[in-house]
Amino acid sequence: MAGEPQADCLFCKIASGKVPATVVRETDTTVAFQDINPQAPTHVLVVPKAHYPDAASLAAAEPQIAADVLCAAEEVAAMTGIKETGFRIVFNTGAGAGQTVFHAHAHVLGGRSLNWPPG
Ligand code: DGP
Repeated sequence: MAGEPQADCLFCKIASGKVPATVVRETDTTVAFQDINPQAPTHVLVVPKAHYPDAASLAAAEPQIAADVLCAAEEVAAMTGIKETGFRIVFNTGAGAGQTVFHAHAHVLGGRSLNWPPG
């Protein structure tokens, strides 16, 4: 069924606590944890507990949970002090855009100057 946890999905396992991660925030519908390969002084991933392969499919099926992910990203930015200095929320969507884990997730990045356009 759509949104059900997938046994072979890394972020489903992190969201359920089966794989360890440094969790910084949890809500009924989302989990936020430190990225294992940080690209900025603050680099946190926010994932929905429901499994959707990317942000676009999440938004189409569960717009409220997609909004929850965005709200959680903003709260992570506030908690980590990057809200004042500027931060970026990134949803890599599809392999061609650099997505490597096919469970929807927001990257919350900040703590250094971020260039535009992104690489
Ligand atoms: P993306 O390329 O947008 O699919 O981002 C996937 C991110 O997931 C990437 O920045 C590295 C991170 N990541 C991959 N494996 C793990 C893991 O086992 N633990 C944690 N905390 N992060 C991971």
